[in-house]
Amino acid sequence: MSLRQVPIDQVIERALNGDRRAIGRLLSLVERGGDDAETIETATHVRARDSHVIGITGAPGAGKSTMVARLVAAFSAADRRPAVVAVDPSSPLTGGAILGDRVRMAEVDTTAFIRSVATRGHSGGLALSVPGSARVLAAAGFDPVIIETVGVGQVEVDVTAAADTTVVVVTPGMGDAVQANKAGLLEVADIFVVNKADLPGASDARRDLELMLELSHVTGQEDADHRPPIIMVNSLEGDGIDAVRTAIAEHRDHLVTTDRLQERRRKRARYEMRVRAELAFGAHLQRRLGEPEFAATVDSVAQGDDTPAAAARKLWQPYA
Ligand SMILES: Nc1nc2c(ncn2[C@@H]2O[C@H](COP(=O)(O)OP(=O)(O)OP(=O)(O)O)[C@@H](O)[C@H]2O)c(=O)[nH]1
Ligand SMILES: [Mg+2]
Repeated sequence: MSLRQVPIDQVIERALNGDRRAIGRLLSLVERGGDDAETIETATHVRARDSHVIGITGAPGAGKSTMVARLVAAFSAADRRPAVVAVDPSSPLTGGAILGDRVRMAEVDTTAFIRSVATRGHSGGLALSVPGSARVLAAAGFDPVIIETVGVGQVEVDVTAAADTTVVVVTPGMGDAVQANKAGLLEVADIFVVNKADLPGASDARRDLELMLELSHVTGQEDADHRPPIIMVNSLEGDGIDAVRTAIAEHRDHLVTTDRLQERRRKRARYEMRVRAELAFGAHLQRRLGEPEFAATVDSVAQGDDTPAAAARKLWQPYA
């Protein structure tokens, strides 16, 4: 029987008991958003709090997926039950090939759960659905939950920053570390990986990062007690993967012993609250703009009698 015909409460119960098809169904509903997504959130939020959420971000093609596949294997070998939410914005060609590998790996290793979401057409919903998907996987007993995103846009950076531990992946050459800095990834990094360390220029990339970290220590980093380690990795061979896994565990210990875990969770709470409020408020304003009350204001802006800024103020000021 298709899970579409099963009442949502039962699908949730099955998912929480580890039924993989039910988990997949919940993830689809979370991605779609709406009432079912909220029902799922209610059932999973508290149960999700013990899992370690890891964000992995970096430029397109940095080797994030290849590294994540290795990390999944490493966590599984250490008796953990990892899950992955991969936000795959890249061309389906390269993405598909890697994805195919990962899916096969997931089938072999039945402890892991891997979910890919397409960015296209999800611009608003992505910011909501990714934390929601992570919550479903955590509530179903997966730990850690790894979120892979390309760190280019604000949403992607925000999603990653909502993790407990954020790993920023850079590669040798072309000033990748400098680009990561520009994208705002330096402040959110708890761990740096120089991936493709087999390629020329890896030590330059490391030096760039070290220099930028020195500077950011002067200007002040988010977590002053934690200096992000820089780990050299070759994901094709698996070199350095265990060091990444260890650094992730050490960062988690640091969060717990310094009480910063709660700080991270508050940050995530603020992020999710803001995203939801923005979406709801945006929809509300859109409706208001269509109401007769605003027709005259709209006309006066269109005719040049009023400025957009002044008219916009009329729209939002009642809520300020
Ligand atoms: N030489 C070398 N190549 C690597 C390494 N890791 C990944 N690659 C290659 O880099 C390419 C991109 O790898 P992906 O894992 O798809 O990179 P990604 O960061 O997930 O890419 P997007 O999801 O498209 O942003 C592939 O051809 C990989 O085989 C590495 O450590 N060394
Ligand atoms: Mg990828």
